[in-house]
Amino acid sequence: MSESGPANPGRRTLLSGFVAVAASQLAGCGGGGGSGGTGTTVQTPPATGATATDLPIVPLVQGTVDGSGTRVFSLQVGAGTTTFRTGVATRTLGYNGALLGPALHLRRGERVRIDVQNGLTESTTVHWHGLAGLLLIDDPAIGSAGLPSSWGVDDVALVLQDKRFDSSGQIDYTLTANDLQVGYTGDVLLVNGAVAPVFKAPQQWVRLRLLNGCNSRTLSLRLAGNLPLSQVANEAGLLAQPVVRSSVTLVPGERAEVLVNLGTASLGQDIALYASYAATGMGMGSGGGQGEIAAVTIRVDKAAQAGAMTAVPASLPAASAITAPAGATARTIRLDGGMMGSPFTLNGRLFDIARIDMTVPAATTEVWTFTNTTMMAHPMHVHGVRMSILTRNGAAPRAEEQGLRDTFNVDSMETVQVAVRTAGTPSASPLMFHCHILEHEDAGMMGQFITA
Ligand SMILES: [Cu+2]
Repeated sequence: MSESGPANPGRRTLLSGFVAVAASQLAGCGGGGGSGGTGTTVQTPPATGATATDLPIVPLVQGTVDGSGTRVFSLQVGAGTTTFRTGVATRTLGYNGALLGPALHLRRGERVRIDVQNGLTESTTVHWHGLAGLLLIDDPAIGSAGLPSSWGVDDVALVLQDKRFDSSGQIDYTLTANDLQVGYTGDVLLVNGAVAPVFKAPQQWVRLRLLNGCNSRTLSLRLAGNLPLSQVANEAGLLAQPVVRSSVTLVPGERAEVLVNLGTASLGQDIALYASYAATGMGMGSGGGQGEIAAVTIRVDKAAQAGAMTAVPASLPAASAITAPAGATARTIRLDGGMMGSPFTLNGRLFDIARIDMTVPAATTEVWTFTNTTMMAHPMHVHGVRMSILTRNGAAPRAEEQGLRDTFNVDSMETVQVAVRTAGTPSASPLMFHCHILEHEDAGMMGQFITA
């Protein structure tokens, strides 16, 4: 299979994800017994003995540029094993390796071809958003912003995923009735596929590119001592001004980039990045529990690099937010269902691949209103458009919610109004809009539209 097309023209996506639809296999083939159940709490580490592992650095790959100027990547989907705890080989899947995948470095506006070779014994597809690999879309404005950009040194991606392990150390994706309703939650938090790893960092400002790759958990991230996190980007691009925050909350599929000042830390100092988590469930104590753990330890172990960034820029070359013209076509997407164990739906309907839910003019901006009538939050995601949040419950979006978006939370009983800009060229290839909780999406909380 190969896919080609422009690299999200007009977008300044700093960090996206892709994942095989076989995400359930990624999360473990089989598992058998079902050690799962409700009331899981995240623990770390899953077992004993091991000294802390270094943070695995997601490989940044450039591909090759062919004679026509197309950047070409190849992805091999394969099975292997990964050691999460000493002496236990856990069966995993990955792209170009046994677990997760590389970060594909794309330049804005260029044509890209990705050749995918399936080494599995079953069919798979690559789903161009999600949980397992990364897309970095760069442009000259981002490059000139002066942000830390030595990959794996002062610029590091952190993919956070919770998994459940069975008694033999295999990843358990046995879904309970509760998982089906509120989403799968694991009891171990992995960062780039490692349990509580150590990121050895220079004594300077560093850039953390954060992805919530959990199936259903919402994560709030903060540094020990509540050191400030200067958020400079969300999943679809830079913010116009950095937003200084004491914690960053990410729903499944959501990304953020933060700058952290390690220049005032001492050499050898450890600074934990804590993940606090709550049930994404119905509340009232079902499905999840809550707490806080050290997801990754940042160890300041070397002097600043030559030319390191010395201060956060006061403003950033953000792409313009999408605004809706007067009289823009309005659509409502009601998040509903989920009563008495029934699946969640959109406008009362489950996904049907034979049904096109909406036909939207190309090169047009519309206002879509997402209204959540259910008892739980749903992170909503729309493919193939540019979006900005106009209002949340009638009020202006928070500073960190501004700019371009592709995944945003719609909390229980909330209404979020979004300006949606479609691509310039009509296409009969359906685009999806869906809840990013994997089990909700799999159960049909998804629709599709075409542009005309
Ligand atoms: Cu949902």
